[in-house]
Amino acid sequence: MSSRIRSADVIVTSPGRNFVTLKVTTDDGVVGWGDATVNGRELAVAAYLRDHVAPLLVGRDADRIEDTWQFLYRGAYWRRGPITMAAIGAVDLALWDIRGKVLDQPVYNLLGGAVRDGILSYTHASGWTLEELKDSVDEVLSRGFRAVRAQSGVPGLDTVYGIHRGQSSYEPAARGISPVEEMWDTRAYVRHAPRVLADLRDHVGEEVELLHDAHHRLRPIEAAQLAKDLEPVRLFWLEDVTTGENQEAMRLVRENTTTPLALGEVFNTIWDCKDLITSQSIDFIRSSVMHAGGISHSRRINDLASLWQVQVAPHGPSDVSPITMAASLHLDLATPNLGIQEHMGYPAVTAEVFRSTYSLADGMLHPGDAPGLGVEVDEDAAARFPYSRAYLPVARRRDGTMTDW
Ligand code: EZ4
Ligand code: CO
Repeated sequence: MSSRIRSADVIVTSPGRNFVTLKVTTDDGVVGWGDATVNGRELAVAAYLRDHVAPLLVGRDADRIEDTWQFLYRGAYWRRGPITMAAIGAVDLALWDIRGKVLDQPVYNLLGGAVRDGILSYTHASGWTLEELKDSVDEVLSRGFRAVRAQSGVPGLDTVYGIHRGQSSYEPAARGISPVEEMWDTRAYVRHAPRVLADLRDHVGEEVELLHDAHHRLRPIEAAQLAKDLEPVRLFWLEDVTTGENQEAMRLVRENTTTPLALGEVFNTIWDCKDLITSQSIDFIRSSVMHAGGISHSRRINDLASLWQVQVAPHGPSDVSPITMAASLHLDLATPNLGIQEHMGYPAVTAEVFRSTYSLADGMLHPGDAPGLGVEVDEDAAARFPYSRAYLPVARRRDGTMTDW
């Protein structure tokens, strides 16, 4: 029994923030949903799907998920890159969703079944001052989380990525026609962060897992210094301590510290991950399931990582839609070398469009047992939230130069 793809449509909607959604419908009327959101470049991937992918899907066999993946990846000639891979990822998610619905099974059961009862997750806490950060962490712990990412302000700066003064929740992308320009001072940050995190460790005790994200902002030796200074804090991980482009830099960091290292949220293929994994320069690989070409490709990354005892820790910010979050949970549940799943959370209004059935209780996630991925999209609701431009901030140093990370 096979079914053909009848149509593939792109929906751009903005319930709380911008999302790009792919709707694939079969001849039998089964609908599969994919997410193709690339933060700040949403319309590029929407056009890629609408103009160059959707016409190729019509008439294809919806059951042939791997073959369609290979067709879109190898057939494009221009392989890799965030736009291409998000588009392929969206198709892949939609086809797994259809497959689960046709077989009346949650997707994790098509991936070999659960290897754990639930998925350890962390969410974000932030505060400009140490006291505000402690309050934010306490609030996260009161919701049952046992792992929390902690970010604070930096003395002498007016803004810091990931923190909104006086608020514990935040959205990194700001609405507007161009990015907000922030000032950044690495020296001030690497002086301040170890003190803040050491005080926070004293506050929470030794059993809470603390994570910290440096957002790619340090040069190699600064990254090594920070990781070394943070050793007494016993972080669960230090994330994106330098960029993912010059991967040799991570060797220098690695050789100088025992702080566990995580990287890879902007990676989009196994090729981006390969050298860091096989050189054992990182402990956690962080690509999101959709940005790395969907379930079909991400599970290859997961298996490569397992050979080198690297754990999988998928990116789960607000800028991947609940469809990607659900797909990530299905794969997580069936992946032996899962470390932890990020769950940043969504603005309340996002749930008006994305009706998800996955659960989060006491910091543990579960994809649920609905057939497919378990997320349905309300298209009437989506139409009520038109796209508007929003961008991540950019940063300059004190003398006005663009940062070189
Ligand atoms: O900056 O998703 O670990 N999570 C993060 C996020 C990313 C945004 C970028 O689109 O670092 O907040
Ligand atoms: Co990050």
